[in-house]
Formats: sequence, structure tokens, C-alpha cells
Amino acid sequence: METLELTKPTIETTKDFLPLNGTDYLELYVGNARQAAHYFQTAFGFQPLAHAGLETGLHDQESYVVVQGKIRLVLTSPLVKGTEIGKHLDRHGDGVRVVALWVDDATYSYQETVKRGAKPFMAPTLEEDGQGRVVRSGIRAYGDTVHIFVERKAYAGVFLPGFKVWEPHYQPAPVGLNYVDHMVGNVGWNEMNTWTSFYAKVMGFSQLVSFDDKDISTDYTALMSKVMSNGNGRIKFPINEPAEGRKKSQVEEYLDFYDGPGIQHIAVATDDIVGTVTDLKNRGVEFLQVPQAYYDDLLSRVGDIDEELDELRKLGILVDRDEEGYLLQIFSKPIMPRPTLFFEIIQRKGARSFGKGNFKALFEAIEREQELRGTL
Ligand code: TYF
Ligand code: FE
Repeated sequence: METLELTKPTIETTKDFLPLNGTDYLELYVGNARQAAHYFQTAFGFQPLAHAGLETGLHDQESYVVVQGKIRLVLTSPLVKGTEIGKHLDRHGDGVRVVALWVDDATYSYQETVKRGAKPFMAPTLEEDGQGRVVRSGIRAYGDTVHIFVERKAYAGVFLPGFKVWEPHYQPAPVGLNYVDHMVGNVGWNEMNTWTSFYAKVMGFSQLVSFDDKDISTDYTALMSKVMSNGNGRIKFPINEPAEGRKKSQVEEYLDFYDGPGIQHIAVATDDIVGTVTDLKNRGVEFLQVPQAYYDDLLSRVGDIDEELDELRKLGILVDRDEEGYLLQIFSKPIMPRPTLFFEIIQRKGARSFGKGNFKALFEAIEREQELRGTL
């Protein structure tokens, strides 16, 4: 009998040219890194991890690194006048400078993205110490925001070469934050296309969903939002653009105070939003409040949920449902003097969307805050 040779399957899968393992760290430029670290420990339950400054041989800047679950925040301040950090602070106030992405090959990530049109920020650079080697490279994104690719070659050190373990005696408990779910950028008028194309063409992302001003214009606020996701879905970057409304859009207010595009909110995930938000409130974190009436028809809108309606109402947690499940979310007030950066706490129970059903109530709550600021 004749043996038949099996043909190989011919299904072609398009290769992801920029595989991302997750968010590596977020670096915020702040006026007082020491106090910001204390705030993120005290209010948000981050744990002290690493430090670099005068004691480690730096002369012009100091950083504290705090961690909770997989979330690492780097808080950096200048030590002298005239630095890039100082200029960033003067222009933007405290804000997110670096969204660092964990990759297997930082050199290749840099080459592939620059080849596709990314503006270089940092050529691939090897850093090493007794604990191993790390390669980092970077490209520019919207405004002064940059993406740094971090390749950890079995690095065993506490954070990055140059950092020392930071072990203060003050270590308040974590509040259950696990990972960065998404990070939202506000871009300028008519810049939506530029930046969604940037994430599509330069970084190989694709668009998940979009909301336009008809979905989400309230009396005042109007904005357009498109969610870009990388191939494996671990990195999700919604992009907002202001739209013309009756009064000033919240995105425009951000652009005015930040003096340009930048990160608007960092959404962090928890497995127990009721516990997490209870802790955060007890530690002084302030959240936007929706009217009690939001809860009157909530269950008829979202159906059966595991949580007690009364607890959600008491804490001001919002709920939304999509075809795959539901999600719970709540938004902090801006955490700096300028109405720019805020945090979202999110718990996903199957849903992969972003809370579209909450936009009206949420944006009306944001507008009440704008009204108090006199910026509407
Ligand atoms: O990330 C999101 O899309 C949701 C909703 O200015 C949202 O958290 C969108 C725009 C905005 C505030 C929240
Ligand atoms: Fe969000």
C-alpha cells in the first residue's frame, strides 16, 4: 500500500511583530518624589521597593519605586535646576512621563517600531550590575509621553541596575490592586487618527471599540474615544479626543491644564472592588460621586450581580454589562493640583468592555467637578 504524505496545515497566522508581555512600570515626574511615594503607600497601599538618588551616586535626580501586585510606579523628581524633569514639571505639573512595556527583545522592538515610523527616544542601551543585565530602548508617543521597552535578561535585582532596595520601617498594607488594566491618553483636536494609526501601524495594535460624541455627549461634555489593544490584549490604550459640546469638554480642560496631550487615567484591577474601595476611602482617597438615583434602576439594567446593591450604593461603585459579563468601576478625583491625572479602580467579571453604560452618569459627575473649578 502506498503511504500518503501528510501535508502541513496551510493556515497562516500573522505574526505579532511587537509581542508585549505586559506593563513593566509607569514613571511619574513629580515635584516631591519622597512625598509622592509616601502618598502612594499611605493612600493607595503600594509597597516600597527601590530607590535611586544621591546615596546611589545620582546627582541630578531621585526616584522611589513602589509596587502592588504587578503594578510598579516610579516617582521621580529633579535634585537640581534646569533638568528635563524640571521642564516637564513646569509645563505639565505632576504627570506620567513613561509607560514602560515588558518585552523579550528591546533592540528588536526599537528597530521594528522605528522602521515603521516611531520617533526614537532612547537607542537600545545595556545596563548591568552584579544582579544581571537589562536592555532598554524607547520611542515617543503623544505629547511628551514615551514608551520604554524593557528587556530583563534573567535580571535578579530589585528593579533596574542603579537602584537599591528601599526598606523603610513604614509599610502600610496593600489594598488589593493587581495589575494595570488600561491607560487612557487624551490627545488634541483632530489628532485621534494620528494616534490610533500610530498604535496600529507603528506598534501593531488593533482597534477594539469606539465611542463617538453621540454615545457620550452629555449637556456639556463631548468626546470621542477609541480603544487600541496589542495582539495578546495585555496592553489596552483608549485614546480620547475632545469634541465640540455646549461647554468645555473634560478632555479640553485636561489639554489646557496639562498643556498638551498626556495620560488621563490609569485603570488598575482588583479581585474585590468592595474591599479595595472601602480601604481606599478609609485611607483618604476621594472618588467621584454619582446621584443615588443611579442605583434605582441599576439591577434592571445590569441584571443579577454577585455584589450587594447597598454596598455598591454606599461606596459609589458603578456597574455595566456587556455580551460577555459585567464590570464594576469607580473613578478617583484628580490626584494632583491640576485637574489632569486620575485613577480608575476596575473589577472585571467577564466583561471586556470599558463601561459605556456608565458614561452619562460618570461624565455628569465630572462636569459637576468642572463646575466647582469654574472651568466649564
Ligand atoms: O477608559 C474608559 O474608556 C472608561 C471611561 O474621560 C472613560 O474608563 C472614558 C473617558 C473619560 C473617563 C472615563
Ligand atoms: Fe477607563
